[in-house]
Amino acid sequence: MIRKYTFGIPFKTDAVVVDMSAAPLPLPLFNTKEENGLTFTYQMNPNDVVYGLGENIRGMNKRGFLYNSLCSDIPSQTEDKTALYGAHNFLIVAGKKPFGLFIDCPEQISFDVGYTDYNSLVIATAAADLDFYLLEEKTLKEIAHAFRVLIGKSYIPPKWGLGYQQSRWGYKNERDFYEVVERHQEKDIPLEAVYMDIDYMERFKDFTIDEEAFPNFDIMVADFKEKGIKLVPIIDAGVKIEEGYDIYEEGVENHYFCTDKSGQPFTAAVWPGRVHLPDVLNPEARKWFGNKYKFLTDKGIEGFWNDMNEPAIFYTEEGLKEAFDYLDSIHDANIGIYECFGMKDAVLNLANNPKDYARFYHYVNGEKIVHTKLHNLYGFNMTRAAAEGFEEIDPSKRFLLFSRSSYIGMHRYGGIWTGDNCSWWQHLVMNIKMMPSLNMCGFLYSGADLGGFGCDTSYDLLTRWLQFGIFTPLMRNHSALGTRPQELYQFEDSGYLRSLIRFRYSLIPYLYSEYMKCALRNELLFMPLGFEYTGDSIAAHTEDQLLYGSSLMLAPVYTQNAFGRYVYLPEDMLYVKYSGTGGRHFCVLDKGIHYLELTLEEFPLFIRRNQMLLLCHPDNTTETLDSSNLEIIAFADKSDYMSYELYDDDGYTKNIDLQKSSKIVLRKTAGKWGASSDNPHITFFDIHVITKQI
Ligand code: MIG
Repeated sequence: MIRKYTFGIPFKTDAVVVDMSAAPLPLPLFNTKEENGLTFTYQMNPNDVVYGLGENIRGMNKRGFLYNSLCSDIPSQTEDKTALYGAHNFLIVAGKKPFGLFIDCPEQISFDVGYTDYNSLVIATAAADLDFYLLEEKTLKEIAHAFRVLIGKSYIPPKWGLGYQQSRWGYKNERDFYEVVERHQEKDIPLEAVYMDIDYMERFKDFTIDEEAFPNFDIMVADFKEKGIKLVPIIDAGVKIEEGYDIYEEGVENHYFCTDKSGQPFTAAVWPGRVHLPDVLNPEARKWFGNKYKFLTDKGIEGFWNDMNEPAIFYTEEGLKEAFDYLDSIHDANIGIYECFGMKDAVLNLANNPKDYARFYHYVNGEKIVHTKLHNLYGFNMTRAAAEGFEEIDPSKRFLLFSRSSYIGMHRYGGIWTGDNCSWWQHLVMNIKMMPSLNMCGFLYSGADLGGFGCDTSYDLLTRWLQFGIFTPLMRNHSALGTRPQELYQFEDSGYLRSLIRFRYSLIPYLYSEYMKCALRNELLFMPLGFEYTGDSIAAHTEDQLLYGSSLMLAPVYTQNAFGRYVYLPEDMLYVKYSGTGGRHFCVLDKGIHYLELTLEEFPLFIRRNQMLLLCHPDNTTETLDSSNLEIIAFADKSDYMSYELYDDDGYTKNIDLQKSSKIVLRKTAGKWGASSDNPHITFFDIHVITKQI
């Protein structure tokens, strides 16, 4: 049962798609206090596990730390941070009587999940106007499902969005892009898309192309497309202030930019230098900005990533002035050590300064609203602008779209990548633990920068990261300017890495099928063990293993120089050990704890009882992949029959219907297993049904 409790007059965020009337206050379960916003306190039991908060740092169980819902440009995702790029105010408290909660409010919120007092969950909101949704269902799975029904169906990418994608900040001209494609081809590494970071633009101006660096842009797009490879350009939030630049001029003329106190377009500075910020909260401005993507779709572009939309601000005029005033004030003084630190802070605090977010305004339905009140909705609405634009550009087609900043509700319009991680083992761990929380908040199309964005990667880290990344819907290798190049061909030993990407392509029939079922039925693709194996206290506290779709469990290796890892099996499972360039070993493991020996070039996969995994022959792009000729690996546990619902479609139109699923059946007759399907187009090239030897 879902109940909504309304405090004050909340802003309509469009996070929720179900209209429901408010239940009478007081809010049950929580102690509510009103004082500079609202404070909600809940008494937890020592063993309660708290899931949720979507894109955030630390573990799957959020207990013991303080988190902030405040979309932030975080160039260094260290453990002391309290917020990342998204604001995902959804929690599940898994105690005796589990419940979920969602706070729909675009202003900053802090979640003290047993940080100040281990047994107190204290949620403090800056605003006094909000909707508090309380979700009470019997199981964690049902709570997660009910929430997803409440917020509406997740974004569905084109199927090519599941292919392997290569990105790097620093590709700056046609030569660079051709080189990336050619070198993948030379080594026969599958490749679906290459990303264009900010350098493709003319001086970082949105919806422009640097014609000197890209004299034949349209030809390049077409050339790559012929090879089944897409180019995916970045769009930044800030629009450069420059006379004669159409986007700037139209925006000023039509009052489409956020304004300062006096009503003039607000000026901030980001990559292009001085910019104005499109007021994407204003429906007219949003429509205008969204239609600008046509400049690139007309050139054959079919996917985008929206960046810097927290929005990130490097500095403002006011901020600069304050910093210089301070520096001037101590210029000739005989400064002490605190002034010296103050001097440093004055400069460091120029970027993403909270004061600047209070200096600009949005126009929404004739009302002028200060940005801080709507802050967490900016990235959401920039991405919504694009999605609504695509709807006009070509309503029948799926575009690839994901964003850095987000709020719940945006998951209906696009996916997210998890921003600027580093080439650290700890960030591989964070990637693993974050996936289920992202799914709970509707973000199914998501993934981290594989190999790590900042800092220099290493062959072993990239290898282990790819061994996990082959399962994330967004599978993109991305790295920052100046770091060690990490395209797979940069490594002498790229043959093994290639085999991982090829495995990903074999997995696409299963991944696509599971993705679509989860998106359309509001389920989790990545699920914590505790959601399935209720009452199993080890499962409830296992954070480094994930259920993956209906058939699989993942147990990635995430430590350097590991010789293997421990794994906990909540029930008997079929262990598939992938080794080297294609070797496989099957073995049924009993419920319990096991140590798996795994060299760097080995990774484990588990198939659940009476479930099957479907694989196809790999290929170099999704376009050429034959996803109807399949291999089956199944674990038959005391059963002579099992079935799998396989969904597939053309992968690019919106002609999506789960009724089109095929039923795959494995049946044992006269001691022999055979596979069949109600879809005559599906054939099987190999069947392995493994049973437990007793
Ligand atoms: O201030 O466009 O998260 O993926 O490569 C950095 C350059 C701006 C941040 C993004 C990153 C991207 C980078 N951008």
